[in-house]
Amino acid sequence: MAQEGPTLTSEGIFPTLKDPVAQAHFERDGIVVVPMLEPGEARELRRRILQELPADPGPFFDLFRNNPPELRKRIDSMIRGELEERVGEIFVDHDFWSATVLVKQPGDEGEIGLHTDWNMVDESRYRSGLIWLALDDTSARNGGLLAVPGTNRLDVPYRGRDVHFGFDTAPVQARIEAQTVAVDVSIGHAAVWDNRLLHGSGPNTADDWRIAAALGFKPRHAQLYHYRLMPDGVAHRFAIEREFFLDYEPFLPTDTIGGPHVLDDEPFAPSTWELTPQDLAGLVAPPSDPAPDSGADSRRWWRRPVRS
Ligand SMILES: O=C(O)CCC(=O)C(=O)O
Repeated sequence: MAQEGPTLTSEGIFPTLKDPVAQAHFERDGIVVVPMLEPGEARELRRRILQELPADPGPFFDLFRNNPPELRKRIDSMIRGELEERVGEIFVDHDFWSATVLVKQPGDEGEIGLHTDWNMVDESRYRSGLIWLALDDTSARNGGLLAVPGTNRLDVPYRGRDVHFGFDTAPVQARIEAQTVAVDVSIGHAAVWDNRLLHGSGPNTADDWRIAAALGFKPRHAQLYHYRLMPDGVAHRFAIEREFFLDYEPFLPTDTIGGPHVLDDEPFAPSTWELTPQDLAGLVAPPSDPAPDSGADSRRWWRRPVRS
């Protein structure tokens, strides 16, 4: 007898979160904040992560940028060990294409301009994204998250490393600036966002490092992909296994991508789309309608210049 899977969303997409209210927020805003660890558990994880990090990890540290594969593997396995089971309780059958830490030192240089994350799955059927677990109380003060709610619902073509990003005209940037919000996440809570969402984070004006642990998620049975514009001028879609990201350096130039964790390589026509301000109008959820469990005060409107 065929096994019944979970009910697909109204758009025919495999669902992300078990809780229907959180799922509805995720579909509408592209980001939702959920409780994940007790504050004491989060503080203990932070302590363990600090033991692994270099003394000076730079303004912004994650496992995609210039760090030794041994360190990546150690941190990857620590984060998976701590979080996968807990996350499994709130996600519909998913697995994790990356496990990382996102560390921001005090200062201006760790600011992350608004961006979308790459396509990791076939988005006509699935959603992929990031679980960003705050190991400090995070807000605009210490380099907390920024997001443009609803941009997950924009119909843009594939996204990837060096792939065209059609958000850059001045009228679109002005509209984005007006629609950017700060998403405050308290310690032990996780922001769960859709890779299609426009998001980033501001400077850390506090005295201490801001640390988050993160898992990249996708439905377990969905094929994992990496899109990249290669030096031949052609965008490629590489079908990959999750181990691919343990050695790959996406921010370094390369002529070829291969190895045991690359299953397929399909060329894609370069895309040249541009958003218009009208595309962004009407995407925003009312501020009086906060995400579940984030508390009415924990999402506030915060206007700020957008940097690419
Ligand atoms: O941790 C942060 O400050 C931002 C992380 C982010 O934007 C990302 O991982 O895509």
